[in-house]
Amino acid sequence: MIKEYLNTDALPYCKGCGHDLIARNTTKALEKLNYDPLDVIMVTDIGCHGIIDKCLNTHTVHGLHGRSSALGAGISLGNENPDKKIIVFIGDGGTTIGLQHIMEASRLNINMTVVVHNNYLYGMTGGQTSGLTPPGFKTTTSYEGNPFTGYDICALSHTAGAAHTSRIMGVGDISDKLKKVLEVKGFSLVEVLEICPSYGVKLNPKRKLSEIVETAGKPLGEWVNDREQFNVHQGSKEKNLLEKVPVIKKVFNSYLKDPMALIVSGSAGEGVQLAAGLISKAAISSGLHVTQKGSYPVTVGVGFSTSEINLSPGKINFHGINVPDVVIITSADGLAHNLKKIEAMKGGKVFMDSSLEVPNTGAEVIRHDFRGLGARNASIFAVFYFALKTGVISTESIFQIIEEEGKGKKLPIAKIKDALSAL
Ligand SMILES: Cc1ncc(C[n+]2csc(CCOP(=O)(O)OP(=O)(O)O)c2C)c(N)n1
Ligand code: SF4
Ligand SMILES: [Mg+2]
Repeated sequence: MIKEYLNTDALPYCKGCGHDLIARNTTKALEKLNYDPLDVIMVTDIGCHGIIDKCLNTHTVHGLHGRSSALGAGISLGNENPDKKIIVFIGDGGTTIGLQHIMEASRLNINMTVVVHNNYLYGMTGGQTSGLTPPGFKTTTSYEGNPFTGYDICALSHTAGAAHTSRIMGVGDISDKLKKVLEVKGFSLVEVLEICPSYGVKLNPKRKLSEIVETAGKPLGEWVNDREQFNVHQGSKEKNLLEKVPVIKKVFNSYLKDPMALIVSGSAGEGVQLAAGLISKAAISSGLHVTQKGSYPVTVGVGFSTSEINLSPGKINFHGINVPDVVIITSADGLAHNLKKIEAMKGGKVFMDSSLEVPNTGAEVIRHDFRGLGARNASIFAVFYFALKTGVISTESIFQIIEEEGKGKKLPIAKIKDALSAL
């Protein structure tokens, strides 16, 4: 037996609001389709229609204004269970604000249903004109009547490629019409025309919905594109990108007892990110938890390149670094980029190339000629130096990762070993 969709009979709208009819008929249509409430993911937008969330026994996600169709599309793309139904509730205001999201979901024919609650105005914020308000309709921002024509959302969505669009009046029992829309495989959009008693009726007295719909010039009806629904694996053999991520086994040990915030920084094109990646992977192979975040200017090969690494024997809940414990600096670009952080250090260690000016810091500064093996190898050599001097991870663990990743031929391994043994 299907469980109740609504947990209350008192829906939170003003008396006579068309949203009430849409909510009740949507749940009725879902019941007719035998969906269990927990097989329905209802994505709502900002606006009066969106306050239905708390009354529903389905899954609910409340999006930012206009973005609910993008959220719904993401949920649909991530969903592999064909028994789940993704529905987006959005107003005419949200449709205006997030038009491109609806167009994209239509173009790709993403499997979900968008229910546009078109009450011709921004209800929740006091009755302003939206992009779907018809000409002549009075709102709190157009007391003389809207001078513009509204978007034809059905035509736009249909032309973009939606499997099914339809425009219906929000009167009487519309559950069969909604059922038809909800059954579509692929992208379906239904624009339900209604009126907001609190603003629409007050500002347009004596006007009936049927007359407003007629003068709006957008016909009722349905429009179909015979298309396959979007399949996230189309054209790709990859099932899951995460499957590509290598599993690093623990083979070494680390004596790190407390979390360590480490920054490796130098110049772009000088192997900073490679070095930071090696140290991170070597740390994982030594049983540590690691986060690594690279940062460099968009202009490739110019300016600084920096990597923030957190090493910890326990779980890491925050990947940012306010004040580092250890900093490795191999060039003037790296020093300039991290100067404030280094100056804020009250302890810890700074390993820096001997060509650089020592900054004002409470950290112990250890200088060495990292660039002696060539600018391109400065960061690689510096992380080996760090490993040797601190013992946080072993140099063997870094050599092992280099070998496993087949990077040995590109790096001056013999020179690094010689330089390390001379220390
Ligand atoms: C990006 C953004 N812009 C504006 C707002 C303010 N805002 C909240 S509700 C609303 C009107 C909603 O109108 P509509 O989408 O038509 O839904 P209705 O209230 O009519 O059901 C607006 C403009 C917001 N929350 N976010
Ligand atoms: S303000 Fe208008 S749209 Fe909002 S709940 Fe009231 S009648 Fe409905
Ligand atoms: Mg509205």
